[in-house]
Amino acid sequence: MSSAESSGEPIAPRSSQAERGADTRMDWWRNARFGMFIHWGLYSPAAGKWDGKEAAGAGEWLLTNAQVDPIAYREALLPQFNPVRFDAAQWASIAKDAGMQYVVITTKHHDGFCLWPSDLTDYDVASAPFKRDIMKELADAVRADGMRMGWYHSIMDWTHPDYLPRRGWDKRPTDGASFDRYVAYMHGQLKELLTRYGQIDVLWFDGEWENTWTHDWGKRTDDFVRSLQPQIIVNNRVDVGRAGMAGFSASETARGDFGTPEQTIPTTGMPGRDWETCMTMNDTWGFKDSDTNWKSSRTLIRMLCDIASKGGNFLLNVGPRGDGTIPPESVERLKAIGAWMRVNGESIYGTHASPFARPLPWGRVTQRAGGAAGAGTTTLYLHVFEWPTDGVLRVTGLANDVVSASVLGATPATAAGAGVPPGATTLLTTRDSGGVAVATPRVAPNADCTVIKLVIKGAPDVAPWFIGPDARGAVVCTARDATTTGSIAFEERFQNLGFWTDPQSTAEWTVKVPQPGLYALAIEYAAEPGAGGTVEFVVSSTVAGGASAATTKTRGTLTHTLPARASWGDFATVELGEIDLPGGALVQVRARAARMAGSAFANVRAVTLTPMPVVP
Ligand code: H79
Repeated sequence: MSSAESSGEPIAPRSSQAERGADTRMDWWRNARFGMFIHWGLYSPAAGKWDGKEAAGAGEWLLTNAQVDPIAYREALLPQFNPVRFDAAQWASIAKDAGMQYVVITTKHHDGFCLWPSDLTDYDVASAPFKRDIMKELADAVRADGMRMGWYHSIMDWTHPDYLPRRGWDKRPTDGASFDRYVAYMHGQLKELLTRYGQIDVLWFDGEWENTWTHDWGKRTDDFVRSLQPQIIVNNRVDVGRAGMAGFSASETARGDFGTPEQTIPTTGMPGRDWETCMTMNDTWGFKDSDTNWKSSRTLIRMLCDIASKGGNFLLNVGPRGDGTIPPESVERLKAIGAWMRVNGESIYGTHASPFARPLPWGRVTQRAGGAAGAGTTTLYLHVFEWPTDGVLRVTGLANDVVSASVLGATPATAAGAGVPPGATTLLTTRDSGGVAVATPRVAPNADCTVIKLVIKGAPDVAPWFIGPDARGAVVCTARDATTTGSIAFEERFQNLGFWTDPQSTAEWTVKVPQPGLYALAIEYAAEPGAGGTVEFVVSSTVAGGASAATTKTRGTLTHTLPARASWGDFATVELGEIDLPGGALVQVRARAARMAGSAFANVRAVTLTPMPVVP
């Protein structure tokens, strides 16, 4: 194992400036996997209250949540910004000890307050009692600890007189306001942020969804940022067309290096796409003392494993208090994650998404090719959430020969159990037609998540994942089981596929039935008035192509008009026609919106293939 792969170590040295699109530019970010998000500003001392009254919603949204006049907000809160206990080195060491490899802080959030001394506004830290250049102190401390520095920057600005549209309660006249001038101001501020603080590694835009921001502004801003810092990594919120909180861009031509799921984790891996889930530990980004709905350390550790197993990064938020300290509840959780990472970081840093298309019943998997385990091997890291009670962990569908198996960080005591020789740290494995079975200790060495390191010969040879018939012979393809492209994503709300806003995006299911036959294809969907359209299904199967590789054969297409329904939650099932399924072969059922009546197509909950009665 190289030092960069070992737990808790800083990542590889900064790469030289690479061309946009060149993979090396993204290397450090893909390896890092885990970063700290910091939301800090005037709302922090307010702690969720305006005029002594608690405001509902996230702390950093105080101005909007309490419908405060922007001038009154500024006059009340700017004099209060004096975080005398702020210690950049301490923040950096909290992030570092948690195993985080980069830090992204709000240079300016939606309220418009600037945490660095800006020449272009008085609404900044230099005009507050505190005066210090927080951005410089933090960037220096973060780099001193071997981490990377990123800026969050809000496009939406509730206070700047040229930003449009105005909040409904904001009585300042819009006459004379110029959005072009606002963008010039924002670019001037970005220039300060990207020329005064050395190499900035990430620019994390937000607040891009109001109608004044356009694809053209996105392109120009992206080009401008890259002209100042060619190696920088920019999120997809620089451009328009983000598909809700699921966070992927609807268009292939949208700018941005990575998708930004917010408070949500995709249901599957996303081959070929870079993404980062940002998440709070409680329910607010900016500090709010009434919010005590903390996720447990166990939940956060498992989220990190889940995200890594799907090939994403985890940007975990802290909301420091008005005095400059990170809440103890957050520090405690970061310490627990750090303790886990010191033992298990090897299974997270620099690993790739699971070779299994879907999570295994007991947990998650990441992988690393070659490395210290030797050329021609692959290391699978089995993240076990549900420890086996029968002493056997089944890795179903894995056909490779096993080189070795061990518990990460194991001592002879933790490895003891059925099938484990006394004093050994290796685990016994067996392989049969069903896959690999690992003999496990009776008690989970780590109740939050134990990692079993399984070294196999060659690249992973995993049985393809498919949906088989249920007891009635019907093949039920749920939204959760879909493999999606483009903007389409699973939504918890109605357990549906949503954000179906782009005709290029697809949802696909792989199915297999034992016997050939005719199946009726039905779709369960909802669409609000004005939406709906024409769905096109292409059914194809993979057939062995003689001596050459397998080829795909189209088995038929079905198109059908789906009329709008009463709402996005008003589901109905419609039968579209019949398809002929081969027996014993993998069949791909792919849906696309051939025509969209409105700006979005439909919420799709399931596609069902029901066997037709055999006519005698
Ligand atoms: O900074 C934190 C939050 O204050 C900020 N983003 C994180 C990182 C945030 N701003 N707004 N929200 C979170 C929720 C806003 C959701 C909506 Fe929309 C805006 C719903 C409709 C417009 C985003 C854009 C989701 C759909 C379209």
